[in-house]
Amino acid sequence: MDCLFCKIINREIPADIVYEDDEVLAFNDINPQAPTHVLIIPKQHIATLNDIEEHQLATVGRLQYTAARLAKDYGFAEGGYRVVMNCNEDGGQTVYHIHMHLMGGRRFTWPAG
Ligand code: IU
Repeated sequence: MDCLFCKIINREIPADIVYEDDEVLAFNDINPQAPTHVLIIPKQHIATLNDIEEHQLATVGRLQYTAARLAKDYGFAEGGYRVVMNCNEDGGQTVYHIHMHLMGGRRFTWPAG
């Protein structure tokens, strides 16, 4: 499958991996928007948020769970952080394998641009 993030999972493309378990992988974003900017992805290929099926809910929940655990490890859980999932073109999605952005280490504004 011609998916960049599947290639990272399969070690066909290098990435700066910070966490891995049976279901998810987390690595540093190549174009960080915060002092810490990690992408957390499921090992199953799911193209967009619209494509999640009910049997995949536990895996998707693990993305959020992993984000919170990493935020604690990085030391910004209490101070606060931002998680984002972009969906399709208007949502700003550029890689079509779902991913949760975990950003921390600075103060964020709202609304998002
Ligand atoms: P988006 O939500 O689909 O726009 O996020 C894609 C992210 O993937 C974006 O922040 C890119 O900087 C990041 N990324 C990456 O980490 N490694 C890559 O080889 C490519 C994109 I292409």
